[in-house]
Amino acid sequence: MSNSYIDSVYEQVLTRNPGEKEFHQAVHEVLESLEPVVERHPEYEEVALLERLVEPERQVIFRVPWVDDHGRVQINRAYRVQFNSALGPYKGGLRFHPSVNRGIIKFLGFEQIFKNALTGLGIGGGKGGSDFDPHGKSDNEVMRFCQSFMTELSRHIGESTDVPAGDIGVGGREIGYMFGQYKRLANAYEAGVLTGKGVGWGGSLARTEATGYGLVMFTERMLTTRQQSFDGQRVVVSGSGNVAIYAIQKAQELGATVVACSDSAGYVVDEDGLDLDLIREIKELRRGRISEYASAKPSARYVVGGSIWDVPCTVALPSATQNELNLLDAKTLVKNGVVAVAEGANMPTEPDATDFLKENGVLFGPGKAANAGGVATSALEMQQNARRDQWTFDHTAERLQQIMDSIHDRCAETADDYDHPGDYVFGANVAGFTQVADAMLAQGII
Ligand code: NDP
Ligand code: 2IT
Repeated sequence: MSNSYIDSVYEQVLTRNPGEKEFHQAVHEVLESLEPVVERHPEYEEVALLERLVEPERQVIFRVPWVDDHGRVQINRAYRVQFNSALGPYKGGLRFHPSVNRGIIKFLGFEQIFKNALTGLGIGGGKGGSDFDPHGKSDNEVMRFCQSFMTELSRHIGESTDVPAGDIGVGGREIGYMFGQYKRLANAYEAGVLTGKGVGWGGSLARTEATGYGLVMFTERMLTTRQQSFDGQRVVVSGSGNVAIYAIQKAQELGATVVACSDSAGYVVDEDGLDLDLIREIKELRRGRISEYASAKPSARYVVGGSIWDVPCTVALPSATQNELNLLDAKTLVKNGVVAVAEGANMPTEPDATDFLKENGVLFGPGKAANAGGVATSALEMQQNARRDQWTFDHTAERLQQIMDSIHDRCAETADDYDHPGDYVFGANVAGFTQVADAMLAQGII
């Protein structure tokens, strides 16, 4: 980076947050875009705006003790990072995965600030989670963990303070257990304290589908700028969780053939097009492994040890986890004629892979724009909760479509304004940042 103010802020981030490599990566990626912005706005440096932006407002780390089905005491570590509240209450998911550490939660919380700004719905940025691994645990074990986790977390959240939701390893089951415990501790039915609730008790219709649907809506709008659409595209989606499943569904609805998806053990390829009912039965009903798909379907093959990005496609939607698409993968995708790559996951594409895709004219939708449909619909759930109302599926999905279109257009217009046409990474970073920065300026040194 060639701006001395930005350089010094990044150096401070490295020094003050040793070992947090994902956090460094996420900060670097945003700061890299901000050079022309801080040059246009010298007032930001005068109030140490970037220095404040990269330091979370509050970080909570706590112990979660629970008892497993064999009567043994288990201990996990949990986090809630309340990163920035310039635009509204902290908002962002909870991740339960053995890889979770402070650096991962901070990278996710940092990304969330700009993503949430782009939704235009008045939500600040935060993230949390634990190194608890729900795989292979019984429902009772998951419940006891969630109750213990919420016993501490409840002191730090509230519908106007901080509103968690799901992320990897946290879906409807976990939100249910956590809400039950919160309600008991608060002695109040404060529906808006968590989003992603069941639709019968305060949840929004279309929240389950929202991230995957929104990802495809955003990608469709990018394709439109090149007079293309999903119709007839050959699509590969990594992951087979919440985001992946509904991205597959929406892409199929728009006429694409989705030929591959994965989990952490391997990937399946089905040249006939993936059978979504079967995937949902395996993943949503049985909490099984994606290898079971290939056992059930003669047209499919299961691959262990390779990269899913070796499967030729014209649209790639990485929707599993961070840094799952590297430079080699990007080269393979380009060689195979990829037209668009859009991030369903947070930061799935390594920085040199992103650069390579952009340099080769691939439409690239960064996660903080392309996967914002989930948190946007969470904000719609908060609106419904505040009015004790429930909207129809169609109304909610229509709002989601408008929001995704507007995020796309805002990113594109901002990129144009700074003479970076077609650069959605730049557009998302700058549009999100500017909104947060102006709110921080107005609110004084806090
Ligand atoms: P789920 O837990 O529902 O699914 C995660 C999927 O990714 C599973 O197939 C899982 O496989 C795979 N996966 C997880 N970790 C790894 C890993 N380390 N290596 C390889 N595969 C892995 O999570 P979501 O679908 O909700 O989340 C997926 C991504 O989307 C995450 O990056 C999340 O931050 C992001 N996201 C989620 C939103 C939401 O609303 N849920 C909103 C915006 C972004 P396995 O079962 O084998 O672990
Ligand atoms: O990364 C994300 O945006 C999410 N996991 C969803 C957050 C939310 O509050 O719905």
